[in-house]
Amino acid sequence: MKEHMRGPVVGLLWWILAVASLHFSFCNGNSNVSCIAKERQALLRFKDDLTDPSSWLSSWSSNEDCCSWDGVVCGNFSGHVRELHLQVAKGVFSYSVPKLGGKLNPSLLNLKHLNYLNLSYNDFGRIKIPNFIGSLRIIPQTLGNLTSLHYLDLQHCYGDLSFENFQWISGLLLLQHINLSCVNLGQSSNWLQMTSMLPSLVELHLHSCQLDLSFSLLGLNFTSLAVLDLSENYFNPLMPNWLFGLTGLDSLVLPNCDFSGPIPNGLQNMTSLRDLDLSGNHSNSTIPIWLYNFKGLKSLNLRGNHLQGPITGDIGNMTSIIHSDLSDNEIEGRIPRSMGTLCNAKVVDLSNNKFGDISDVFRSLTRCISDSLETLSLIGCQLMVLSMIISSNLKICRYYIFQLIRLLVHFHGQ
Ligand SMILES: *[C@@H]1O[C@H](CO)[C@@H](O)[C@H](O)[C@H]1NC(C)=O
Ligand SMILES: *[C@@H]1O[C@H](CO)[C@@H](O)[C@H](O)[C@H]1NC(C)=O
Ligand SMILES: *[C@@H]1O[C@H](CO)[C@@H](O)[C@H](O)[C@H]1NC(C)=O
Ligand SMILES: *[C@@H]1O[C@H](CO)[C@@H](O)[C@H](O)[C@H]1NC(C)=O
Ligand SMILES: *[C@@H]1O[C@H](CO)[C@@H](O)[C@H](O)[C@H]1NC(C)=O
Ligand SMILES: *[C@@H]1O[C@H](CO)[C@@H](O)[C@H](O)[C@H]1NC(C)=O
Ligand SMILES: *[C@@H]1O[C@H](CO)[C@@H](O)[C@H](O)[C@H]1NC(C)=O
Ligand SMILES: *[C@@H]1O[C@H](CO)[C@@H](O)[C@H](O)[C@H]1NC(C)=O
Ligand SMILES: *[C@@H]1O[C@H](CO)[C@@H](O)[C@H](O)[C@H]1NC(C)=O
Ligand SMILES: CC(=O)N[C@H]1CO[C@H](CO)[C@@H](O)[C@@H]1O
Repeated sequence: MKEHMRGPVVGLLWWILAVASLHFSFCNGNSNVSCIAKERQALLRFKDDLTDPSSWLSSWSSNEDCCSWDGVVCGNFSGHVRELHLQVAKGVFSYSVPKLGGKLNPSLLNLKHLNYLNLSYNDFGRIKIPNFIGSLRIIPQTLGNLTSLHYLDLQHCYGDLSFENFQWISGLLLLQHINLSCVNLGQSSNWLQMTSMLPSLVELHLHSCQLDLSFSLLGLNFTSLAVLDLSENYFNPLMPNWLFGLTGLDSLVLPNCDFSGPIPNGLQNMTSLRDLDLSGNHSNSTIPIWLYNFKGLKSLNLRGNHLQGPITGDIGNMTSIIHSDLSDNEIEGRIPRSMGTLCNAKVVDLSNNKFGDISDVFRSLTRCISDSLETLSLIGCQLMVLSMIISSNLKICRYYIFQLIRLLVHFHGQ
């Protein structure tokens, strides 16, 4: 099912759960060291500039140990404020739930030991960044001086937040994890140069940031990047060369990026990938042979392209694969017997392709793959024997169904 079709139902469910769980959405301080007076003052000034219609910050009062306030986590021994968990409880998407809003007071800069700040799903975003704190020049400095920040999460999927200049981020040398998903970066020309210079950056999540990714750039300096999520942005229509140099990645997540043409050979040096998601695009080549040689790949998602041609026997080389989704393509030919050597595979989805006769699949169901496989989906394939879905909640039946299939195949072969 497409993400957007699920939205309203899931959204409602989250909302109901969230209303019940609002009071538990903050993580309590764990310390009984009393907090640093200067930091308490800074938090109070920070609070003064926020709007808090639901009184989530009612525990933030002048006569208490700030380490015990909702959402504040201090160092166990030092008493310094280390984390601020000010996100709305996961999934409270509805505008009808009053959230934090207002301005981010620069007093935050007095929290010298802050290394985690989560403001997700709050309501700062109806106002554009310039008003968010005063002016575009100030916001970068405000965030940019938080030099011990490890974790920056401003994901903002239900509002309208934008950054134009990324210069400020270059001072955050300890940042390991950035999530600016759904923040509008469409006007930001230097996001890639700036993030690529962060020496500790491990994860970069820029889902749906209205980025046009089709520019050319060489010599990126990412040193420790492992996870790159650029889902739902635009390649126009080819994958850009700067991606191909990122050969140290573990995880490359590019679904719904609107690229077309073949899966580019430029990706073939990314042999350390464990997770590759190119689903929901217009790729119309055969599956390139080098991909079968990605021995560490655990999850491969090529769903919803126009991939053609046969799957070759080399697929048996992807021995680490756990989750493989090749559904909704135009793959033809026979299903190779070597699939039977994918002994870690839990999910194999081949549905809605153009295989001639997939009774071949039964020859591949060796004991080894049958033992690990939880879901095998062949829906919509032209199957002479039967169409089936064997799902994990049918585990008890699974053995019998595999036996039945073996018998059928045996019978068929006589
Ligand atoms: C700190 O809190 C713990 C448990 O919350 C308690 O056992 C300990 O006695 C407290 N220490 C002080 C100095 O209050
Ligand atoms: C602080 O104490 C808590 C509970 O005792 C513990 O779970 C946590 O790991 C400690 N944090 C550090 C940084 O030592
Ligand atoms: C920030 O909070 C949101 C909402 O609860 C959560 O989904 C997200 O994982 C948090 N981010 C980090 C980095 O912990
Ligand atoms: C933020 O950093 C800039 C440049 O490093 C410095 O000039 C400025 O004084 C800092 N601001 C605060 C409030 O510390
Ligand atoms: C980043 O933000 C996206 C979009 O809101 C969210 O789905 C995802 O879970 C976040 N990822 C992490 C690792 O926090
Ligand atoms: C990578 O670093 C070098 C040296 O610091 C710099 O000259 C170059 O411009 C950087 N590359 C990019 C794409 O920013
Ligand atoms: C793939 O699509 C491109 C244009 O989108 C077209 O030029 C090319 O011929 C197609 N290739 C195949 C094998 O269909
Ligand atoms: C892949 O690696 C080979 C050998 O190091 C190199 O010659 C080739 O240019 C690389 N390809 C890409 C697209 O980076
Ligand atoms: C798959 O493994 C076989 C046997 O080791 C080897 O001959 C073949 O070249 C490999 N295929 C690919 C695409 O690397
Ligand atoms: C075949 C297919 O699913 N194509 C998708 C490629 O990505 C664009 C943009 O997200 C989608 O609109 C297409 O449906």
